[in-house]
Amino acid sequence: MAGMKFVFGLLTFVTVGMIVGALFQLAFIRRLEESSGIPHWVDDKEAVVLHLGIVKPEVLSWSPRIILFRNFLSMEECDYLRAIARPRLKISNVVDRKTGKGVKSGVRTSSGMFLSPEERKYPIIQAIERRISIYSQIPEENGEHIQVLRYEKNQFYQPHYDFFSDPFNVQRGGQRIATMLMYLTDDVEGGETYFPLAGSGECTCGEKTVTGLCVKPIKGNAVLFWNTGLDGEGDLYSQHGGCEVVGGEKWSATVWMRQGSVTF
Ligand code: PD2
Ligand code: ZN
Repeated sequence: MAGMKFVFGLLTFVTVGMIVGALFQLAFIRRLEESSGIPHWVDDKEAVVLHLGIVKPEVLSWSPRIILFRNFLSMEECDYLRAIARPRLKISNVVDRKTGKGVKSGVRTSSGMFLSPEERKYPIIQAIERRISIYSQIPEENGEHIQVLRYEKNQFYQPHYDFFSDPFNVQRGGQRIATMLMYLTDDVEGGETYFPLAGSGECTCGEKTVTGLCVKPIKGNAVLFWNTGLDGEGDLYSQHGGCEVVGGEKWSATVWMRQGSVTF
């Protein structure tokens, strides 16, 4: 009888000990979570718009300045941009140096379209534009409309500069100082964004091995690069292109950002 009591007492002691230990562990994990700050953001609308805790910035190069943002857009945002763009795609233009007007050119073989002022008022577009402005530290009103681009097999955008070399386009809004390039599809071979003057590493551009830096078009990721240096002048190292698509379709979205407010 005494033996039974002893065993029962021991079992009760061990069980209560395990429960108390588990409660301590739970409290510890909760405190760890709270100290990381994430639970405080759950009901914070701005944190949701900015994808805080989801987006991961990584500096790829300081000269030229290139930052990769992993998980910048959600999968739904990528699909939404493609869906509204698809019916209105037209052959892409480049800026003519002499006239400042958009002209067709073999330099760029994609199709594209710009979102309309009306579409800029949609909450999903406003959230994307706000995120772009916060991560780039450039006011929303300095951003041109989002441009959605589609590259089919064998299409490309030859290396070029995004800053203007004509005197006409800078008159409204000033120079294009930075570009945010967002990738909207995954199922693509090739189609890397290529910076020939960013370092001396080797990378794959389309089917070629090249020198410089290549960024793979991964759905939801975005790359921010600066077309002007810290002195405000066009940065000759910022030259970049879209490599040939070898398989599948590449969709991307570009926002060119100006020195001043731009209203189209
Ligand atoms: O879509 C691209 O990969 C790309 C590459 C280079 C877009 C641009 N430039 C651009 O829109 O300026
Ligand atoms: Zn460009």
